Amino acid sequence: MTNSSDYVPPKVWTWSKASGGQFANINRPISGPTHDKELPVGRHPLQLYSLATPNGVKVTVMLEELLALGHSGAEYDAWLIKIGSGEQFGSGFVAVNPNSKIPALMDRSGPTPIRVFESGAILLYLAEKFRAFLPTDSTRAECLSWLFWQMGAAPYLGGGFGHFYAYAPMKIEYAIDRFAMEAKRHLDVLDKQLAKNEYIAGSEYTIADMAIWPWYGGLAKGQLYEAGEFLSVQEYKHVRRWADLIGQRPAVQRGRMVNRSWGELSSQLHERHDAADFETKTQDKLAPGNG
Ligand SMILES: N[C@@H](CCC(=O)N[C@@H](CS)C(=O)NCC(=O)O)C(=O)O
Repeated sequence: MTNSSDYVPPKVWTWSKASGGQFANINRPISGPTHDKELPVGRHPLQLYSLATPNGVKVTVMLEELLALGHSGAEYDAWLIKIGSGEQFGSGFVAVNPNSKIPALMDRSGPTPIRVFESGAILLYLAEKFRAFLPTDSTRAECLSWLFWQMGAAPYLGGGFGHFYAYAPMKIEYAIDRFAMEAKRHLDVLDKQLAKNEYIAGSEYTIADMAIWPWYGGLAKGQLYEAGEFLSVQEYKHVRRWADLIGQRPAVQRGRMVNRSWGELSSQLHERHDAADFETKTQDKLAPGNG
């Protein structure tokens, strides 16, 4: 690869497989399946195909919150999609999400299965289906504004800051500066909002909190990209107060464990098919090779 300062783009870009960097093996400039593979279907109305990245956690938190509220129609099977092994390019997964990214949801509760992809769309779909965590009064607009803010902002944090600070094969000062500035600006936007409000959209816990917490809650607590010191995250005291508040919710603690395949074995529930799985099927409780 050419040193970034010497690089002159060619007239026509072509795909170089040797681009390097973490995740380079799953990046390609075309969409669609690479292999035939049907997705498994469990017994519950909702089938989730995901991984416990921040985008995945948004949805498992929402499902666990709905179940905690008593919505039995939100019972779900959560299947692990190993994106590092290219499982998002199987034909069955692509049929649920043509964009080949987790999370993807199939609602099989009605006569015709309904597919939903994009974490923000899934949160909104579930909130409308169960009439929960989306205010019906004047704060609805505020909640939707922050939900869509997150969907627009996170790629600058993950694909921008996270990529160039943590994953790129070389440290490029220009890129790191540009996206560190933007990540800090996002934290400041949130800090000002949370100085005046208990939750993101006001006094109520909503899908806006569920969307923002896995990204910016993690960042403010120094749990993302090992960038806590670099971004001086202790400055954002209102975001940190809110991150702790959300993190203490039992449904959030369960949601974080679902489809998690790294970290403490007791925090990894690779697949979730039953509420009891949290007690009996985490990786520390399963025999090796059984998960
Ligand atoms: N905007 C999408 C982003 C989803 C996304 O980027 N998912 C990542 C994991 S966090 C993924 O599946 N990556 C696999 C790939 O890029 O091939 C959403 O919010 O659902």
